[in-house]
Amino acid sequence: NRQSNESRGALIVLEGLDRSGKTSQSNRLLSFLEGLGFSVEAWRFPDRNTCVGGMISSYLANKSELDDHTIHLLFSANRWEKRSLMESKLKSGTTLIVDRYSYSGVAFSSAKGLDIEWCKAPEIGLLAPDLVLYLDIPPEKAAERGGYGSERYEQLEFQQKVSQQYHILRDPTWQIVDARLPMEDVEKQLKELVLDSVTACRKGKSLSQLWL
Ligand code: NYM
Repeated sequence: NRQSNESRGALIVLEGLDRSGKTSQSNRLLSFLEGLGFSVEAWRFPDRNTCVGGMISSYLANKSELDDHTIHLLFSANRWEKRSLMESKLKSGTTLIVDRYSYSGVAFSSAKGLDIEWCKAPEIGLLAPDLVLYLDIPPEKAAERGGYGSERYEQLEFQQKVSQQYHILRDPTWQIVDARLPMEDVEKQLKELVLDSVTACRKGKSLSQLWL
């Protein structure tokens, strides 16, 4: 067992447009780290298994209507309700691979026209990721990938706006990976980045909070 009481797990976030390959890659990263003997879990936001998550899920399925501000705050609340569990997992040495996080929250809501600073505010105090992996794909290419589903937001024109918002949100600490490459090539790059981050956290890198 490679865990020790002192070493914490890494908070690793995958971001990108719909159909950029986040879910496939997070599954691959999970198997990779498990194979190396690390304690690791794959999470995703929205977490549709909570009460708040149920409201989000119904909104995304077009089964309910909510004001843009209201749904924004529900997405944020859905992260807040998992914050303490997230912190205890990380502190006990479990690495979390998280499919979407606060950046999705801000990119999707600000793409509707909400003020970006207003969108960021409810995220302040959530745990900051140790690593943000951005799967970069032009919206047109993503749209070609077997088409979108029928959920809200899964339309080319809206995804183009989301892509612009992600560009504004990006900071130099993000790792941008070309998601047009073959899956295996993307996977190889992600594995290296993830291993570096897990190693840095085990060596004592401290946990911080959004937004820095
Ligand atoms: N989404 C996701 C948001 O609008 N705000 C958020 O905070 C998060 C986490 O939900 N189109 C959007 C992005 C997706 C949709 O995500 C559902 P997924 O990964 O398809 O389950």
